[in-house]
Order: sequence, then C-alpha cells, then structure tokens
Amino acid sequence: MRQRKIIHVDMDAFYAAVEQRDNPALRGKPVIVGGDPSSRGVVATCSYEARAFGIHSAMSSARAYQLCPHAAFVRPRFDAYRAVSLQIRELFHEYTDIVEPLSLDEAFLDVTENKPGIEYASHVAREILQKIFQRTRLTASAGVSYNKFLAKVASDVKKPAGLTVVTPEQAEEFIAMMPIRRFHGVGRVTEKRMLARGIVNGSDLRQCSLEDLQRWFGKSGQYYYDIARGVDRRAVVPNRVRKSIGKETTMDEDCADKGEMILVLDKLAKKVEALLSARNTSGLTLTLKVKYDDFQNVTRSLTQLEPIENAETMLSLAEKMLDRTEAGIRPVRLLGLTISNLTTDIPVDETAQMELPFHLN
Ligand code: DCP
Ligand code: MG
Repeated sequence: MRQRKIIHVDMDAFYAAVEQRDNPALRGKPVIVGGDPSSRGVVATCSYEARAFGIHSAMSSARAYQLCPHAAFVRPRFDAYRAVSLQIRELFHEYTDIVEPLSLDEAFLDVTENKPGIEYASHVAREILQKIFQRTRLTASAGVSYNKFLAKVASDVKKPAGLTVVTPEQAEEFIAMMPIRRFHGVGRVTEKRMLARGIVNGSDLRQCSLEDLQRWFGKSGQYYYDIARGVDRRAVVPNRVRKSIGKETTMDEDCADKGEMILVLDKLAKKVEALLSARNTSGLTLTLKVKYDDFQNVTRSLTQLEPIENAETMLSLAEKMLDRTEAGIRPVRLLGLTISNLTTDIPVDETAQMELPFHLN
C-alpha cells in the first residue's frame, strides 16, 4: 500500500483557551474550567498557567483549589466551544473530506490526497495551524506521520502551538524513547501494569514478544505489539458511529445507602431512556459503572436478547448488577449507566465529552 499522510490536530488547553480569548482579564492567569471547587465537580481542563501548579483534567475541583487557590474557576460554555469546533471542522474540509473528529477539539485528517494538491503533509499542517489562529485566535498543535498512532502521539510533543513530523525513518527512534504513558491507547491501568513489568518506554515494549503481550493484555496485545513497531493500519474514518449512549453522576456526598443509590440509578435510567429515544435507538447491553470513594472504578454488564430501551428494564438490570459490586459495603462516589451494542448507527455526537460530570445540574 502507498504511504499515507496523516495529520492529527489538537487544540491547546481548549476550553480554557476559549475562556481566555473571550475574557481578557483571564489571560496569562491560571484558569480552571469545570465544576465549582466547593462542589464535588471535576476539572474539565485548565490553562497552561494552571498546569504549572500540577492541575490537570479530571482532577477534583476541590483538589485544584488546594493546589492553586488564586486560580479563576469558570463554568464551561459549551456553545462557545461548539462554535469553534465547527469553525475548525470547516477549515479541515477545505483540505480533505477524510476527517475523523475525536472530540470537539481534535481530529485526524488523511491528506494523502488533498484538495489544494499540496505535496507535503507538513505544509498542509503548517497552513492549518496558521489558519486556525487567524480564524479563531486560538492555537492548536499538530502531529504529522504515516499513521494515526504516530500522528496522535506526535501532536502532543510540542504543545502548545507545535508541529511535529515523524517520518518513516524517524519512527523507530521516536517510539523507542517515548514513555509508554504518552502512547494513545495505553490507559492508566495498563500503564501501571506495564511499568510493573519494567516496560517504561517504546523500546522496552518492543522487546516483548507477541505471545507475552497477548497473555498480559489480551486483545490489546496485538495493538501494543504493532505500535511498538510503528505499525498502525487503521484508516481515518469520517463520521464515526457511536458505540454507546450513557449518563453518569457524581453524588453530592459519598453514599453507602443502597436505597439512595437505587434512586440515583432510577434518575439515570430515565435520562438514558430519554437520550435513546431522542436518537430513536436502543441497545442490547447495559453497563453499570460504580466509582468507590477511593476513585476505583468497576463496571458490570448484562446483555439481553431483546433491545433495552425503557428505564424500567434498565433499573431492574442495574439493581442486579449493583448487587454484584461492593456498593454499600464500600461508599460510592459516582454511578453511571451506559447502553451499548446499539441497534442503529448513530453518528458520533461531538458533545459526548460534555456529558462528563461537571456537576452543574
Ligand atoms: N475535557 C474534559 N474532560 C476531560 C478531558 C478533556 O471535559 N477529562 C475537555 C476539556 C478540554 C477538551 O475536552 O479543553 C479537549 O481535551 P484535551 O485532552 O485535548 O485537553 P486540552 O485541549 O484542554 O489541553 P491540551 O493542550 O493538552 O490538548
Ligand atoms: Mg486539546
């Protein structure tokens, strides 16, 4: 197959950058977008000034406040982020229609063939970053390579406002020195398990046999084996379809009372029912997510032969699954319900990231 030219574009400190752009008083300051520090909300993102204090996405806002009490805490304004997202999406389509958005602020582009007929993908990327700034007054970073994995990892290397190219000749060295936590697809749990086996960087990963990786990491083993060698054949797929629809909620206080949990699950089930019916879909699998007070997550799933679409069914399944967790014995911080194995194709709704628990309602 002919060498592909893939770009991954990712906006810098996206929500926080939009807030700083729209409110000059916030510029140059630690800005935290997310839940209120006095609530149990979390940080959606923060400005680079705030990152210097050790603050990061998904940290509790209360913790962020401890680390930097003088930071500006602002609520997210999704309409503003969506507007920017549309602007950059439109720009991408001036270069190619093979655009795969991963969220509001990032996308893969396959520019092997591109509309202006530019030869070098790095030139396309440079132009895109410049135009993003011209049109939105926001900066983005980009990675350019011959597959998605390398482009994605590369886009993170010179943030903010950076462009990193990884050519086939450079790939081996690039991967070898890269700490595995920077590898897309290696989550925190896998990272710990890799570190425990002495796998710290790409070069360590490359030493592992396929058999070992499959034994340790199951289905993902092949993926890790391939990426350690710079191999990733996944295509850039425009308009991905959603794999699941769900809702989760962080409780006001850690809860050890099962009756109360069931009330929360009942509310969640009704919300998920509404989400499904708004999209005119249903699914075969229901997953319950429980986060204990120590932030450990567990999930339980049940798959039915008949599509699940109403809240009542969801609640009765959820109750069964709740009994298969330690909820009640251990206090619970968050509960979530998700329907997957969807019975229809639903285009990826880029608002998915917004369903994270900011604790606004
Ligand atoms: N986001 C969120 N919750 C998370 C992670 C991200 O709500 N746990 C939102 C806020 C971010 C946006 O998605 O602004 C984009 O996510 P990124 O991971 O790209 O983070 P940023 O763009 O904020 O920062 P970076 O400069 O590291 O890309
Ligand atoms: Mg980003």
